[in-house]
Amino acid sequence: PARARATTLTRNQTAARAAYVLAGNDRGRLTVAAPQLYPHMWSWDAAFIAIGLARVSTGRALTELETLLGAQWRTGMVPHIVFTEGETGYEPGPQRWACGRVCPDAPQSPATSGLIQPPVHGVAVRRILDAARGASAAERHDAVERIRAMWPRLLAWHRYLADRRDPEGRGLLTIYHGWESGLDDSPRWDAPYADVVPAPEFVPFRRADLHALGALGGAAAQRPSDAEYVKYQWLVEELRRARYDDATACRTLSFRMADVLTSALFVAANEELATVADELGLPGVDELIGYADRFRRGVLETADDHGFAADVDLRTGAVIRTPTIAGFAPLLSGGLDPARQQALVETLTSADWCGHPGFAHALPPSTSPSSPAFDPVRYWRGPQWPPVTWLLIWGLERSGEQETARALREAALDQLADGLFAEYYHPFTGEPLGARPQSWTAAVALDLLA
Ligand code: 9WN
Repeated sequence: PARARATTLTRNQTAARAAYVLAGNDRGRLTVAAPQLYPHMWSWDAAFIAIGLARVSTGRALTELETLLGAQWRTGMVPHIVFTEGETGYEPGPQRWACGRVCPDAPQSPATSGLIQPPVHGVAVRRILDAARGASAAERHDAVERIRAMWPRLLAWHRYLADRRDPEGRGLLTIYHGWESGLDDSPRWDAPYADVVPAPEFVPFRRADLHALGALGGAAAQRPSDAEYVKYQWLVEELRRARYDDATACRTLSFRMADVLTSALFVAANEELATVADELGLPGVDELIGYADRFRRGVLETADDHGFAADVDLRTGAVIRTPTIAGFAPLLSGGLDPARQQALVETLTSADWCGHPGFAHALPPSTSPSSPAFDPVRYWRGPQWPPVTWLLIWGLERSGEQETARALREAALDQLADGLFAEYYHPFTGEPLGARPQSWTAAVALDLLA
């Protein structure tokens, strides 16, 4: 496809348009992930949205997290979707999940999904508290009080993850569905999905995503395939049959992976929350640091000689070392020895990743272009995703890799200057792909520009 760079906005124009997009997707107490394709609240999207909103209003940013945590399950689980009442344009919708009906731990209202997503919320809380420092005394006071009020829920979320999603204490979080990783159709899940086989009587329901994206053209090539979608639906069915009970799920599900990227993000979120607890005199500092240490060890144990990390199939014991963006997890967890950290940063900037000479912007692709599974337009199989770019910039800065972080930040700002805030981008042509405008893309633009 031809290069589709219609406009190049100035940085001020980009920031103004990003704020406008977030305002347009604001439904009062939540921001929809994308108006047509995702007319509900998504868990890790909400965290990124809060990070962006913190640059505009710490109060509104906190509202986003309060809405999400308001849908928390009795177990402490924070659901991956909080459904907007009356919106029927997304499948699987609340009837299909039936969480409130089959599981006593799920809230009756609002309706939610029965999965998790990467726990980046602690990072958002830290950023909101930092942003409040520069705000008026009244805004800062309000922010501190509201963080105190949500603290028990944040701790319960982390406890749920540490206890129920790592029952054996290996320092890696278990996921029950590719959707839980946030990187749904990443080639890292291809091998485990081979074992996800719907029962013969299972009747797949109609996909709503292709219809929602239809007007933009090329939707079928940019979304997961039908074959993958049937498996996604079947896993929801398996979970519903397990009544969303973690102990049952661990015994019965046909997909159970130790997700190294989610685990690394958990390390970072624990560290960030520990600093918040320390600063505000809140309980749980040692507990949070304990989780960070345990999961950092878990992440680093999977890393090879170049620091590249791997997932583990908990059903078979197989180590999955597919060249996807998740391999860079140690840049988010921290803790690599200097030699391996340098090797990992060199890999990231090499021609196999950001430094591919054909790329429109030197940014991390979701899958390495040198992998046979690479597809430049299909979802998590190749395109560049702005929130993942944001995470790597942030992780590089925390790891002391300022120069690489700066280069990525500049490239990200160039990409976002099209003002379209697409869900993801074609690495070679720079074309916008997927939904647009996508809230988390606008949110990370706002933060990077601040
Ligand atoms: C399923 C909302 C979400 C993101 C995920 C992204 C996509 C949903 C879908 O959209 O997933 O959860 O329907 O494809 O993969 O990371 O949170 O933006």
